[in-house]
Amino acid sequence: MKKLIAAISGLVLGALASTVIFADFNDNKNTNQAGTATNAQKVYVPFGQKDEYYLFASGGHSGQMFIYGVPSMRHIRTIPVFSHDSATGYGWDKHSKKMLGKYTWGDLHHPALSEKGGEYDGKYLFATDVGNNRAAVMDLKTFTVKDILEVPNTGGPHCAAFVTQNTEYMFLPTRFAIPFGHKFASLDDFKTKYKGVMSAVTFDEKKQKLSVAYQVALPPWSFDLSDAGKKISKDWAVMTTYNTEEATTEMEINASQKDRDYIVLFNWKELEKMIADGKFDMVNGMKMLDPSKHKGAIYLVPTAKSPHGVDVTPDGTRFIASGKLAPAMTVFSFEKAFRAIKDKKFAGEQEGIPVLDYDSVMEREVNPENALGPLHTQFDGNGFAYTTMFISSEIVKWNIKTGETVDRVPVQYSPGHASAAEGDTVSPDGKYIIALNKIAKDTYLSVGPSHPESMQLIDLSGKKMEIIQSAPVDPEPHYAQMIKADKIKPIVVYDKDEKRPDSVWNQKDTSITRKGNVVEVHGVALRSKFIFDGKAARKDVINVKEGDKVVIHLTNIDLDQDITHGFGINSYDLNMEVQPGQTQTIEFTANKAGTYPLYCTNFCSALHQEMNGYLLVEPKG
Ligand code: RUQ
Ligand code: CUA
Repeated sequence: MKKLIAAISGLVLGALASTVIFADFNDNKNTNQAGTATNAQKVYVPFGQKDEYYLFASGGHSGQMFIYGVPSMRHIRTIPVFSHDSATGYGWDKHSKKMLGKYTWGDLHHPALSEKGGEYDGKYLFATDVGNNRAAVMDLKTFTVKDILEVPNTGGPHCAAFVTQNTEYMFLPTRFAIPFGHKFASLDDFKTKYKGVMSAVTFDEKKQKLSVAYQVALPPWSFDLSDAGKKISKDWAVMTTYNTEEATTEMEINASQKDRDYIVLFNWKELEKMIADGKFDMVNGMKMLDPSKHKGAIYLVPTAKSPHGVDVTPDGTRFIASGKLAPAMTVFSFEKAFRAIKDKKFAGEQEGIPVLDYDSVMEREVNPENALGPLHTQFDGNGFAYTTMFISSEIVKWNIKTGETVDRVPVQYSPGHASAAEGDTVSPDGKYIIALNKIAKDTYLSVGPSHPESMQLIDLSGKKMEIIQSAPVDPEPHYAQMIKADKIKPIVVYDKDEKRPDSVWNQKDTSITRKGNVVEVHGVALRSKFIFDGKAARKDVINVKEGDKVVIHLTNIDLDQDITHGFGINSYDLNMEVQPGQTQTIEFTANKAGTYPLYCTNFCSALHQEMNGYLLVEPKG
């Protein structure tokens, strides 16, 4: 068996390294059934009606979040999260500029909806940034980012965000081992100086702030994907790890040597207690727990080599690991794991962390015939699991209890994740699953050598899985979550009565004041003009002196649905958006003397083209 897995792993490894494999495994390209008339009906959402689900798809290295409607698969909006976005002025107004800080890009991998009792509650959406080690929270009343937190001691939190069942925590384990604080250390000291830090991040709803509760200094391995437990396993979480070889170069070969890597199984309630008992050292301002010193919360479960995804079943009884270099999914039982921990069924230790005996935790290995490259598993709530097969380009449906393959559908091509309706909750809807395909190839009109990624909507309601729609998506939908649309309650306009110190609601209350070299503007935007100083002869002009610090507060006093104004300053590289009832602030130094038109960048009325004014910067001296 070991030999067989090794042989197949070799084959899979070869396949992963070559693109030729797609041609070999994807001669099924005409099986996309999305073109039939009955399927067109299933995805048709007539005017006046809305989609049944929101899909929040990660925008990968665009740093953004894409919102789609399901089943139409129409792209509705993009929320900028970790990158600047001139469409919304994100990164220029004071609040977003402060949140983005010194960074201009991000790599957003896994969105996570907030949960209550294991159900999506439709309130918040979390995401993490592999590129610059950040976590973000979006408010789903406004679909805007409320807070961004940079997490110290972390080298690419890929395996997040997955929230615990009452949104107590999201865990951010690191993908790249680094010395604490990105300090310099020779790679010869990898074993001693490098760490794979996992962070427990909390969200304070009242303060609308994210913070790190504690960190755990794990061995210098790569942590890949994680999932939180549910119901009987609600105090636990699991994550996959690879490069337990601790390779420091040529990872493709050197990180794939061992037949087994691990699932890290940890009890976050126990970790919480240890931290409360003072079992930590302070490292760069973080409470850091060393699991080799403080035992009893973290265990290793051996699993097939180089695992990628790990997913907890909706009833919380099992976790399923998928090995990208193994042909099998492995089903583990939480109950068996709890028993093995109680009975101390350990097969030794690794870096001071107890390793559980594989057979004492494993329930079954599932090997669908010729299925290669299992990555991620989703659920329908009816006892079935759906695993994406990256290399054989398909989704395999199988019975969780028996391991039996029930159905399979080819997708175009090479799916990474899949996203099922309400898929990460304790009660998935079982209606749809979307394959998030890494390669689109010949699916859409060609746009040159680089193509979009592709999402395929699969209907799960019939006996056979059926692809009923496909939609291109910008790079790169690592993961997506699909939530019932009626759970989300967006506001229509910002509340006028909400206390905001810098808002002005009357044209006559607008003002431009100077204190030293700081010029502060309290202005309004309305169809179709700006008023910065209601008492001035030219109300839509801002006069400053070269070198002044300029602070402009702008309130959109149009309290009508969807009347958004923009505010761009020509040649000053500044732009922001002000939504109905919203007050936004922009700050800059007027370091260029001259005459600069300012204008509304968002088409708002028949006289939108007239909605402009001037910034006059008088030269020094
Ligand atoms: S990963 S294709 Cu960034 Cu979630 Cu598995
Ligand atoms: Cu306001 Cu265009």
